[in-house]
Amino acid sequence: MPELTLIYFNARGRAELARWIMAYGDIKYTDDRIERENWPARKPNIFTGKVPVLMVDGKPLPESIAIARYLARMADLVPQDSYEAARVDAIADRLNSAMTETHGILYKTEDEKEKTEKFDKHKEEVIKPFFSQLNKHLEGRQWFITNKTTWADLFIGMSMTWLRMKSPGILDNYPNITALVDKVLAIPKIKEWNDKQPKDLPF
Ligand SMILES: N[C@@H](CCC(=O)N[C@@H](CS)C(=O)NCC(=O)O)C(=O)O
Repeated sequence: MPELTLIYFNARGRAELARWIMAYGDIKYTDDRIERENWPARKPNIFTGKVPVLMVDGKPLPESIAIARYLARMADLVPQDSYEAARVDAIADRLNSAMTETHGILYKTEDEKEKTEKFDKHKEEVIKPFFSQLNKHLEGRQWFITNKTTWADLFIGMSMTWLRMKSPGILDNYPNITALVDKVLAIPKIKEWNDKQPKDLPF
């Protein structure tokens, strides 16, 4: 097992999926959490100037999704079948792009009226079609890929937990997504990880 250090801010953000995967797989690592005031001094020494970065035996791995996929292999959260593994990649890409857009609207729009308008439009045009399809896909399935937990489930659980905090009721019409999220949150290792996080830790 390589020596791993996950570098990110003292927040959940784009590092939290990696942390959930490592909690699930009992993967040992150093959780290097940078306080905001120390970021200007650290940034020039970070590979891409962006975090998260996973240091693997001293070598940098950037990009949250690449990091998640790499760790998911170690945690046995990637399907053996290539098509199923690619389906997991596809949902991760779609979720990442929808959540990045959501994040941009909620955190980078200053004017409250404009934020509400943009978010309503985003819900109509991006969230609703996406969630309807995902909800339908999950019908009769135990997990995103039928009967085996994969990192797609953890990503869905983690993103939707954040989204539900920001927009309570957003999953009201999607019972299969809600059931999956609740199931992920009840996985003992994930529950244990979440229970020990400070209540005021930014998402
Ligand atoms: N595509 C990258 C985005 C990385 C990114 O934008 N990281 C932000 C934090 S979420 C960052 O490093 N911000 C500080 C900066 O740009 O100085 C990923 O998914 O890892």
